[in-house]
Formats: sequence, C-alpha cells, structure tokens
Amino acid sequence: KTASNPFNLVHADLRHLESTISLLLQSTVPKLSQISNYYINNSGKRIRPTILLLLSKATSKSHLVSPSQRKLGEITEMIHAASLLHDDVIDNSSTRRNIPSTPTAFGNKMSILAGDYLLAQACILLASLNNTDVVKIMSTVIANLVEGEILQLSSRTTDFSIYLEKTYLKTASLISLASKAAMIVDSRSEEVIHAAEEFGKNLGIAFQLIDDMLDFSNFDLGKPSNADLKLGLATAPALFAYEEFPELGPLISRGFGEPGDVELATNLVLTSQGISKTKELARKYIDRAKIAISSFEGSPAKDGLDEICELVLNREK
Ligand code: 2DE
Ligand code: MG
Ligand code: MG
Ligand code: MG
Repeated sequence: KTASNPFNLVHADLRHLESTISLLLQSTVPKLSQISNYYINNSGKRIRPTILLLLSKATSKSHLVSPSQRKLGEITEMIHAASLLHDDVIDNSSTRRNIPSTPTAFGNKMSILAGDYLLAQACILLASLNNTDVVKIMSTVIANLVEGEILQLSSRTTDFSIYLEKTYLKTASLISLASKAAMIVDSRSEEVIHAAEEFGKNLGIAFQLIDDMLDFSNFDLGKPSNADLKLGLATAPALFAYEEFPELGPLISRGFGEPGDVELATNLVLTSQGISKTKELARKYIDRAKIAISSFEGSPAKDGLDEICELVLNREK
C-alpha cells in the first residue's frame, strides 16, 4: 500500500494541465472562455487525466510523461467537461461541485454552446497530435457518449446487460479509449495498450456504478442526489431491487412517472440488497481493473493506479 495519495504524484502535471486548458479556451467572445472553463476551474476530481498520467509514468522506463500524453490528458478533461455542460442541461440539474450548474448560472443555450466550443477546441488539440488512429479513437469516444446518453433516454428496461452497455458508452468508453490512446502515442507494446484499455474500461464501469449508488445516499455530492429515479432512470440499485421486488417492474417501465412512484421505488431500493449488491459488483470491476495492470513493473505510479481503484470504490462523493 502506498503512503502517498495518487493525486500527489501528479500534482504538478495537473496544475500544468489546468493552465494549458485555460489558455486553449481563451476566446474573443469573453463569455465563452468563462463558461467553457467553469467546471474545469472548479476543483473536479481530475480522475481521468490522473489515470492517464499515472499509466504513462507506470509504463515508461524513465517514468516520464510525453508531450503527446499530456495533450491526451487535456483532451480527455475537455471532452469530459463538455459532456457535463450538456449533461446538466439534459438532466435539468441545478448544482455541480457545490456551485450552481452552468444551465442555472448561464442558461441552457449558453451551456450547450460552451460545450460545443470545448469539444471543438479539444478537436483542434487532437489534430495537433498528427495521429489519425488516435483521432479515430477519440472521435469514437464522443460518438459513444452520445449513444450512451440516447440509450439512457430511450430504454426503460429491467435488462441489466443494457444498463451495463449504456454504462460503458456514457462513462467507461472515455477512460478506456483515452488510456489506450495515451499508450499508442508513446509507442507502447500491444500488451500494454490492451492492458490500459481494459484497466480504463473496468475502472470506468465501477466509477459509474458507484455514481449510481451514491445517487441513493444522503452524502453531500456537490450535486443533487436522489435524482436518477426522478429522471425516470433505473440504475443498478433499482435493477437489483427489482430482482427482490418484482412489483418494481411496471414502475421501471413507466419511468417512475406516476404520482408516488419515486417514493415507493426509493423505499423498495433502500429496503432491498440493491445498494450492497451494486457495491459488490463495483468491487468485481475494480478487481478486474487491478488484474489488467498486474503485470506492470512495480513503481510509485503503478501503486498510485491501484490506490485510485480503491478510492473510486470507497469514495463518498
Ligand atoms: C454523466 O452521468 C453523463 C455522462 C455522459 C454525458 C453525455 C452527453 C452526450 P450522470 P452526474 C451529455 C454529449 C457529449 C458531449 C458533448 C461530449 O449520472 O450524476 O448524469 O454527475 O452524471 O450528473
Ligand atoms: Mg447528470
Ligand atoms: Mg446524465
Ligand atoms: Mg449520476
């Protein structure tokens, strides 16, 4: 077990990433710089770039991060921030990171346009890598985010495999494919590229399982909790609860749309094993993520990746 927090291992790299992104988002239209930078400035966990930086260090003989790998970290954080600017419109969500959400602070139109701007700046940075394979990989990520979001909006199903597919698309794809790309741009072996992709995929699915579990908690998440049922979404805790309480079936099918549905479903989920089963499943994905990188040589960065796995599983926000 490492003595130091994995985020400390990349502290300087993250400060560099933040200032670089902020420069990239400068625009002659001042509002655009402000809104596109809004979530990036406001102390996110930076988990995605931290993973990329640690994977880069752990798999480099010199333990150095290349300029292209840094850029991929920046691109990844920009795509993530763009998805949040759109997500808070779609979810009609009032707060994030303990501040008003961008739709609340600036309106839906501004939030969507600032997301588009961020995405465009991420594409410009992506082009500067001069690697068409990596352009394809990161463009696939953007397509996957949209596919995951549409699948979520259009599927009121009790089918767990569809939930997992959606979870890959809307959350794990970004971490997984960005990790893969970060290995490709610095010419890692096929084995290492595959290991990074598997690590990101399993960690990403665990990350969203915990996000969906925390939505049922009373913790201060910095964003509204108990939100998913109100949005009509049956996530892992509700799907596990349905196995014990089949009477949840019709509520899931109608998107918890009738008066009293949300309250009844909340009570059944909290009475069921849904929360603990969700955490157990997240543990399985976390273990798979750790196994994926188990052949990496020992280093502080490798220990940091293992530590991130535990932090993702045990986080309370
Ligand atoms: C987070 O899920 C959502 C992630 C994907 C959002 C993708 C969109 C498609 P949550 P929280 C909006 C457009 C993508 C672009 C512009 C790249 O559970 O609980 O809603 O943090 O997250 O609100
Ligand atoms: Mg949301
Ligand atoms: Mg959402
Ligand atoms: Mg959520």
